[in-house]
Amino acid sequence: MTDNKTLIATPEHTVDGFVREFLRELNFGQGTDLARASVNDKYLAMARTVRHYLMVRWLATLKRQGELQAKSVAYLSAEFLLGRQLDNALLAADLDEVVEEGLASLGIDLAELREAEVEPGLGNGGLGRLAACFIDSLATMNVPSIGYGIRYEYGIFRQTFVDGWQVEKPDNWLALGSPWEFPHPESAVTVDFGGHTEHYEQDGVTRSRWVPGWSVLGVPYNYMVPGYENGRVNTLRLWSARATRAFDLEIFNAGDYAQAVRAQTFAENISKVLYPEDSTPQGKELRLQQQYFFVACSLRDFIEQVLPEDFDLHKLPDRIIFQLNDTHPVIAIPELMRLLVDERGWDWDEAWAVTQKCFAYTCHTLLPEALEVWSVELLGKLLPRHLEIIYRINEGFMAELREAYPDDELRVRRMSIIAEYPERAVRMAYLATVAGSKVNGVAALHSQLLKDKVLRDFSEFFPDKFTNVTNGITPRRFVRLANPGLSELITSAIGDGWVTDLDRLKELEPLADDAGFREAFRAVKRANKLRLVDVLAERDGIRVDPDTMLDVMVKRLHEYKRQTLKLLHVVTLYDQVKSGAVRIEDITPRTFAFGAKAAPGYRMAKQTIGLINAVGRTVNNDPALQGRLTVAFPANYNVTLAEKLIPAADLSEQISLAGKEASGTGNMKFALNGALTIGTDDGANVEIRELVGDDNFFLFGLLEPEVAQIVEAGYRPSAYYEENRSLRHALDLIASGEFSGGDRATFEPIVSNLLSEDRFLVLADYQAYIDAQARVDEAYADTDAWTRSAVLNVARSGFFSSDRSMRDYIDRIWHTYPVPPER
Ligand code: B1H
Repeated sequence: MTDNKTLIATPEHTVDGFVREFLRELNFGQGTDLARASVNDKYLAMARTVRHYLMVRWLATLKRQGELQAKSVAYLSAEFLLGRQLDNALLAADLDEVVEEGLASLGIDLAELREAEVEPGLGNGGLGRLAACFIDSLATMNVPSIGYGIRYEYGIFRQTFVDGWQVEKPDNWLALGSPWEFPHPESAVTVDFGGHTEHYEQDGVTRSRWVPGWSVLGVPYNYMVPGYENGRVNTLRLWSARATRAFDLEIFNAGDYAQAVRAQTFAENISKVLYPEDSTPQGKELRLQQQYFFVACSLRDFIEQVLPEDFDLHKLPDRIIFQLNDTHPVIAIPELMRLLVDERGWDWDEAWAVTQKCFAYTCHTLLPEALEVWSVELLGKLLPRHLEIIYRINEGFMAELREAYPDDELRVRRMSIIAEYPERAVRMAYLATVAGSKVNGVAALHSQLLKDKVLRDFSEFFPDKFTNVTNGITPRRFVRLANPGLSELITSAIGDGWVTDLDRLKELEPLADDAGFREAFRAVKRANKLRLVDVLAERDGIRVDPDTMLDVMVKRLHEYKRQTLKLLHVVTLYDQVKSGAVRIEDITPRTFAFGAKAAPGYRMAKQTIGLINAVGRTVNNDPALQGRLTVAFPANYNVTLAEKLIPAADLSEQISLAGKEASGTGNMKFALNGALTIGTDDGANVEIRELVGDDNFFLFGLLEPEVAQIVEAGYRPSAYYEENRSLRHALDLIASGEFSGGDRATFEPIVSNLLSEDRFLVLADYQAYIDAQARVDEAYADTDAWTRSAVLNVARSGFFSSDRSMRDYIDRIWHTYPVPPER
């Protein structure tokens, strides 16, 4: 593979070769022998051994990247929700069988080592997981690329339940060692903050410089991103904050030891913890520090480390496109301007022309409260020079607008990057739109609504800037690894090409009509359910009956996603049985599985978690239901649990209010694992339904324009309550204290919110949802027809591979090319 004499060859790809390498790691790396080794010792040795098998590929990839100087993608993201690494690395290196056998020969169970891995939870939900899927696809597709982000010392909190209420625990994911990372403290870069700016004359022009008040170091930690069996390993570079020496020394010399140590803590706080707000960013100073910290490190790294020393930055757009994953890295735009104008002495216009070509922006939301703004006061204090640069960008932009719309000052003001109310603040989405070469939404409907609503003025002014790239998921992790049974079945039918060419799942279509195939498909689903039953018993002490329909709603807890609507369905069924309106024998046995974390400060979301658990407790313990209805709410839903839950699901709940969920990606994972969707016409559900067909999707609820109309006309939720008996019963039951030991106060805020405000039209969609669930029951009763639909869901969902998303980004936004490795 390499002619370089200074490279150690890849260990032999044999059982003996692996065993030797593993024992070497155990002895020399962990300092223990097999007899004394703990499970963690064995896991760490195992992980490092697997790394060895990828190392030559990684070094070769880096070398080739340096030689070719091809245009690269830098994916800038505050979150990478990677999930466990071991299995993915084994798959990429085609090592799973060798390892299983090798470990068995030593009396070690691979499954036990797998369980020892703590997943890096460096993301909140869909946005962070998307970044992880994208870098997997980029590696698998041989696209020169690098991921840049933050190495949070604490990832997304661990959720526990105490009396049914969410209690957060710190996610100390690094505590037992982190075998997948390669720290490079010697390559640390300095990042400045605070201070003031100065203006001076040079050759007759006024120039600016930033005199920072303090600084920290960014230490890069590299992670391998292996392509699937293709010899390529890309890099994910996450930054960790350290105190600078100068900072330390100064204080040390002043003799204040304690103060010096405190200073260190202050600096290191920057990468300490992931902010757990999904979709509603809080304007916290530390968060802005995080954002600037990682993009400043990343830009400097790319320009000074990745590019050759004598590189002419005028050609920067030929070498790089920085993809901005939402607004979190948008401060990179003024940072590049600063590097070019202040540090390299370029003219403003020259720098602006280059900068505009180097960035593209992905928007992930439609909720107005989710659009990030930073107060001018905070920005001016933390990044005074960047604020000046943003003002200057805005001046230029306003001038352009005034020329285009001389008689429409209102529009010009509306489009200002600087908001004036409720306080003077920088609208990061506007800045990204003005400066970026492209702006994309993450599903067809979302991109359309961005153009028509959220960024309408901008799409009129920059009609060619706007485009769509529908999200995708990596088939390696979410089908091949998470669902080995289905993978084998698919491969036995159509060969294994689908793993990197998911459109080939289409070849399964005729098999939907093959009784033998359907039976095999059902057997896989059942085996997956049995596997889940074991996981939930072991992990959470939850009992699930594998002979029930598994109805799953897993995603962050948010009002717009409408977990309460799902809950109203459960309560309605409970009420129907308890009131004698329906006989329990006539109810389809179902397990309602929930998984959801609430942002710690989001009161309504935390209440809803309490309510799910309270309803669950009542329903699960009521003998009248004869175990036919069960609520299963395992705590701490994460990637690892998703990999077990999704392959077992029969029904996928995607029930957000139309026009609110930008895309969703769980919806895709379920469809690809053979669950049928009950869903609204929202986000990527729209495309899923188009592809799998109306007969294989349970559509319900208001359409986006109808929602807009109702809201416009003045929505009155109480009208639905008054007119709908079963809805009234369900809400009254919750209000009565039925699920809270008779205490009416406990869930009063949820009920009164639904009755008086109901921002996300839960009550308006209630009846349609109940009716759709009846259609689900009816369809489920015909096992063969259901399986046929499930097979068609798999066969027709190949579009949702993140490989396809990457092709779309390449064609529509990046204009880069894959570079196959030397063989
Ligand atoms: C999505 C976020 C998000 N949209 C702010 N926005 C955050 C916003 O830390 N913050 O402040 C964190 C996350 N996440 C999700 O992105 C959308 O809601 C999903 O619909 C979409 O599928 C996903 C990936 O595009």
